[in-house]
Amino acid sequence: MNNRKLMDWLDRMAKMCEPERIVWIDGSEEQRTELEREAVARGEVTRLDPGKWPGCLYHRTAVNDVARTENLTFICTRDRSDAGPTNNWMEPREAYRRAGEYFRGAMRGRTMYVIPFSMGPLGSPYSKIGVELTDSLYVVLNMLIVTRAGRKVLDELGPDGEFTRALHSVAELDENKRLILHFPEDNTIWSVNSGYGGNVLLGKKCLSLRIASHMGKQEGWMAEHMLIMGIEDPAGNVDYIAAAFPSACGKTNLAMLVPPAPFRSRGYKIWTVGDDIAWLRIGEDGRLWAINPENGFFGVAPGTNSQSNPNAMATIRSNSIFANVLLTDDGDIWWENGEGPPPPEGTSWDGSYWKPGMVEPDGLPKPGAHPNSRFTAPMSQCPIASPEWENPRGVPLSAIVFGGRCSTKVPLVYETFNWKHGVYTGATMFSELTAAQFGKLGKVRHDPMAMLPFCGYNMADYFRHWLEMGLRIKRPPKIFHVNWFRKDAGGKFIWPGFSENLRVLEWILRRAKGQIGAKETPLGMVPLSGDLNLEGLDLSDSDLEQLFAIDRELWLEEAAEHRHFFKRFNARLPRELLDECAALESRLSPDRLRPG
Ligand code: GTP
Ligand code: SPV
Ligand code: MN
Repeated sequence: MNNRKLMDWLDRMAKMCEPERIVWIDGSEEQRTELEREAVARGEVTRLDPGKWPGCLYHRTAVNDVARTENLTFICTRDRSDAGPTNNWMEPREAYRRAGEYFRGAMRGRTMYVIPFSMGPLGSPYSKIGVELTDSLYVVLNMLIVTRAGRKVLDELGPDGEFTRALHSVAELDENKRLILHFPEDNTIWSVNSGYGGNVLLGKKCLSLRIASHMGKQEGWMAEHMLIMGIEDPAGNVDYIAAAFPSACGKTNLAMLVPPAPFRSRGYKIWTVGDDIAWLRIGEDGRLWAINPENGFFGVAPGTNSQSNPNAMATIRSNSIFANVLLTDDGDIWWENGEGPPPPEGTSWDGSYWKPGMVEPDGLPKPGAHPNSRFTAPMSQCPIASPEWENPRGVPLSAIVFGGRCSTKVPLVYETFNWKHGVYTGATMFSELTAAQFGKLGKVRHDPMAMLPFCGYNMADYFRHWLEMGLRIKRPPKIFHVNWFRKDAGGKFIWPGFSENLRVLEWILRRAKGQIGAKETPLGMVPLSGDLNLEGLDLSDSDLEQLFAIDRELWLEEAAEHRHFFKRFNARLPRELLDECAALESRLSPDRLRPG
């Protein structure tokens, strides 16, 4: 290895962590097999029944370490205001000092693995290289799936190449010493005392969103928490969309959608490009192009079954890693709303004995799998992986879709009036909390562009960046908002969701291509009667009415809430967003005199 910066850094980190030995991950199948064997021997992972789950592994993280810990995640910029009011901030020297104490000697008696990885296809001008140092084999085995890792990345890096320095140690897994630190100004990530997915697979949220969003701001592109999918119509044209939904709000499911019967029979097809992260750049043709920087999926297990997501089930059948699901003695796994009935007994996500019907002290059913239990699976195993998914140029976007979980007031779909209004709509997104974050389930929070936990700099500057990108994109995608989660008075989802969401995407694409009209509402443009294809759906007129109802009083309160949220950014907030807020208020109360 002849990259000086890499060797110097590795040397310093090894002096600090004091590993017993250092092993370079070369990306070969022989080494992977050997490391897998070692991980099994040490009990770090369990091999699943090779008949049922060929090549699959099982892993359990610590009970206090089963989701990203946003409260322990920091953006460490010299100037506090550069992290902004929505991020935790720590002064960089203080952050290095504090975490340095936890890293000191943390790898004694352990191996430090050096993982060179590429986010994005190797050799694409849009890809970014990182090197993760970790003492966890679970991390190594996962990184080999979700990134392109190994010696070929070093060849690509060359003697002078730049890379993100990513250091991780499980250390003592002490949650009081857990820190997930980002130093965008140093292109560095330090993560200590965690072993859970998004906290430790440092190429994913840490590099590809937090660090990359900061790079994108400097370099004129965008890193977003978005799926990317192609929708092929019966004539064989493929249009691409990117969609930002908060964690556990349906990106994986939408990206792998199976067309509902009336669409399937007409020849509609879906192509998965990515399910979690999109890097967006302006192409020479003036359109916005998207690449998926990842090489695999890290998806939510519960709810995944061959009815809800057959493509995911096919993807995870082999060579996958399952974390925090239910394990049986004979090497099978299960999760709530998974495949078939639960096994008669097993070991639940927290390591305790489990059988169906057990209840928690609070009287609720005791789950076998943690609600945020996950699978890691290679993108190449997805039966509907787009032929374009590794295209170094990416795919051109016809539409951007925002969405969240709202049981009460957000319509099924609406189109924003223009880019600026689209940015406002993304900036004021909110969603009910899920198990993917620590926090009270169901609590509503603002989650601009689904990036609240992932924006690596001041979110006011991020909004500005979106607005400025809009001025530079000559043929911008249209921006839409969707909500699959509206509930009726009885608490039932009104919209059937999943496959049926294609009906909404079809309308979105017809609008994006200017093929049909739409009806104006205060929030945006909604389908004209008959334009949303509901053929074969059991949806009453009153259901449909409820799905699109806009309660002006509730929305005036919501607009006031937007102003309240925006106040946090003070003068740094782009004026345009306040103008959009005023415009929304006046559309909601046309009779009211406009202020000023
Ligand atoms: P992250 O990987 O955390 O970023 O999440 P994601 O956005 O990829 O979420 P995912 O697709 O895994 O969705 C998880 C949850 O959303 C599961 O509980 C699904 O059952 C539910 N879900 C997905 N699509 C729909 C839908 O159309 N309607 C309803 N009601 N639920 C859905
Ligand atoms: C999310 O929480 O949005 C995820 C899982 O995609 S993690 O990689 O853990 O962040
Ligand atoms: Mn995600």
